[in-house]
Amino acid sequence: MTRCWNPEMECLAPEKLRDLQGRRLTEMIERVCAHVPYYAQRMEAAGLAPSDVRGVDDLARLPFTRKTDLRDNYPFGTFAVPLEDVVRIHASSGTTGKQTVVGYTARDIETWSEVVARSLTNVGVTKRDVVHVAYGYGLFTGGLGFHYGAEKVGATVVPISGGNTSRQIQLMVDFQATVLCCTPSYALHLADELEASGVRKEDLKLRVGIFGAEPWSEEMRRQIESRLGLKAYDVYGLSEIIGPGVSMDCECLTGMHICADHFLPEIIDPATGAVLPDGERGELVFTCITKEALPLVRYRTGDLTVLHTGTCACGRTSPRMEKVTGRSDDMLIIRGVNVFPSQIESVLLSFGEVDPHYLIHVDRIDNLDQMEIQIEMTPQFFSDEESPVEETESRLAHAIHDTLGLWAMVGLVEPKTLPRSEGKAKRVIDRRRIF
Ligand code: DLL
Repeated sequence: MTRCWNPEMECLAPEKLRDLQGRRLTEMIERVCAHVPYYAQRMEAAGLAPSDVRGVDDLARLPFTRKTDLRDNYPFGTFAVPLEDVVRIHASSGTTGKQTVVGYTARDIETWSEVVARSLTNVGVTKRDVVHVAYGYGLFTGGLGFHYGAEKVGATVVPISGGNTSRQIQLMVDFQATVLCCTPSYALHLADELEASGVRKEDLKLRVGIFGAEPWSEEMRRQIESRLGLKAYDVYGLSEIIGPGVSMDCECLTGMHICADHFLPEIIDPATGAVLPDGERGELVFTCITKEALPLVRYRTGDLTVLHTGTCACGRTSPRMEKVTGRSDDMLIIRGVNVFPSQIESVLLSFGEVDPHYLIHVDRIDNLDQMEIQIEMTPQFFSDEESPVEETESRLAHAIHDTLGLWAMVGLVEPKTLPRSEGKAKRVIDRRRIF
């Protein structure tokens, strides 16, 4: 018998799952059309009445929702319940003013804890474990998402959040943590610090690592496992859908099991929007069929992957997704923060001392992401010997930090020295070797 948190849902026969999804979808469409003017208008524009949606087969007729739709309805315009029923707000990092804001009712928090509890159980975490949660706590969904899920399993939670690596190592040793939850790049950074500080991996009791929030490779999995002495598993999620726990590896490593009784997955061709069959790579799309506060219809994640169906050796029947291998847009994930080059551009261009020619370099040094931005000075600023170059670089770096919450090295360069492109400008050089 496989160890499931909720065997009834996780091992449901495919036809029964489809029935359940259909019923939940129909009810959800009724609800969003009644309570979210944005969806009522989109459905009307598509010539659809809520009653036209009778089951999963009708999904492909529904309009997509994009991140920009949430931003256009900032902050609460896509919520399907009054604010008094919302008990928690999170937001996805990386934008000023218009963050992507997500809300949860008490039942949504319950659903979220349930899916994270399933994720933890997938890889053998139980109430006997000590779970060290080094994902950030706050508006980011990583910390609190794992916190509630691990508490639901009954494990002992250490809510350390991110940063202060030497203290993290000390507490992992002192509290005998058995499970580590953080980004995969931070896991490698922890391994570097561990080796530098002389603490042996045998002094740690870690046996399971749950790593996600950014892309990572099988090679990174092997490195993390050997350097930290644990089994490393991938966990996927996004704030808009619920946070971590949308899908998660099991011990068989045949792909991440999607909690498809809550999040209905599709793979589409990012260029045409056409639905692709299982086994083909494309953009992942989710419809939240049980969420109360923010039930999104066909939300385009931007993440590229492949879906597989069929019963896994672990006994679960849920659809599985392969590791995410890229994005259909230009979003970067730097130290776990979602960054669009356009956000950096708008900060840079608010400074009169520079011209709109810039290049963003992203590297991974000592397993930590580093960002360096080169930008051309205007000819006037460059030719004036009195121009305060260093002070301007520092002001630019602070403005970027205010916007993204990330520090970048900013270097002003001479006019007309950055490469020009004849076609689409190449703004980003990402030298991290993740795949
Ligand atoms: O990163 C939620 C999360 C927290 C997932 C902790 C896992 C662990 P956002 O900040 O909204 O939410 O960023 C979502 O991160 O669309 C993907 O591009 C990327 N992402 C998340 N998990 C993975 C993963 C959280 N396992 C965006 N592999 C998503 C690759 C991932 N990319």
